[in-house]
Amino acid sequence: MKKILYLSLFSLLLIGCKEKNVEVDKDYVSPAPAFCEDSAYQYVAEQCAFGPRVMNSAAHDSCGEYIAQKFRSFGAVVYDQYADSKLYNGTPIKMRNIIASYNPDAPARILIAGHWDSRQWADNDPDKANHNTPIDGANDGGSSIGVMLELARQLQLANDSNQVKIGVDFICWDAEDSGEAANNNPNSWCLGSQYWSGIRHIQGYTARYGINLDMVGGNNTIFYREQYSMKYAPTVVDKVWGAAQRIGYGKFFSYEDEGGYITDDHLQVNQGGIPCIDVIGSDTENDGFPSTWHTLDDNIKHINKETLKAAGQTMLEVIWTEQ
Ligand code: AHN
Ligand code: ZN
Repeated sequence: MKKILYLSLFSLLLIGCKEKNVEVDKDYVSPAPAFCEDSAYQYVAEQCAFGPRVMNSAAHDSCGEYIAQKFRSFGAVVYDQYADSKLYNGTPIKMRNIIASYNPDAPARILIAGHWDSRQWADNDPDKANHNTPIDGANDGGSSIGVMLELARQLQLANDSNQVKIGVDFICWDAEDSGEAANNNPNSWCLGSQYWSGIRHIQGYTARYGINLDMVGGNNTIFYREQYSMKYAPTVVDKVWGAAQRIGYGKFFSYEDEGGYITDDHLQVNQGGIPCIDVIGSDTENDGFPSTWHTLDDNIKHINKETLKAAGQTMLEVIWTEQ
């Protein structure tokens, strides 16, 4: 009797603590391959080498080709979504969303996304003289694509052994980062995903859920549970944060209540009827966004391979354990 009481008290305690100190099962053997952070880093560096990928620029267009070509070389079926749009200041822009699909005929699919454009104004730079200078966007933009390309490479390597049966779609959004920083103008951001949420790359396309990656390669990075994600896709948050704890990346995927509401591409995916979360880096040294955010310091020198690894390995874990 006493034993049963103790046991149930103990399990109550465990349930109570479920959200915080999640126990890591040391014997857990993941079915996923090892994410190579050196490769992801290289893909970030290669994007940056084109110069800032700002809308309507030659660097932007060349890098778009690089991304599409890279996914193709990793065996993906690549779709392009070209569209015209306008920035909040009236400038017409030519957008290109790039979608790379694995197992294109599988009915059960998951979507992993991130933006590939970079911001043309370093308007958070400590030096005001730089506020109109374009940024490399190594972390803000480049890191998401770098991680997705390495996930794609791993999917290709696993293809022969048929390890992953579900469909996986990588969506590289364009024109995320040309929004109006002042004046709380949420619709001025995420123009590529806004377009896609209305008109899919394939008519009737849907997915079980989506995971948007944003700033997944910075120093001192921690991922808090973002609040729109908690509102629209709490089970996906649980799945991803749970996967991270399971493989030992709980230090990066925090259960502390620090996540705010962030206007990002995941909102548009939710708007389009697919539950989607945002895995977005915060800075443990800086309150809120990474210290390099929208500054000229958002360059390859401030990319952290351990952060790329934590985000990428967690994504592989999610993909490889999805039934
Ligand atoms: C806003 O600043 C309104 N949203 C942040 C979305 C973003 C910009 N992510 C990266 N750059
Ligand atoms: Zn940005």
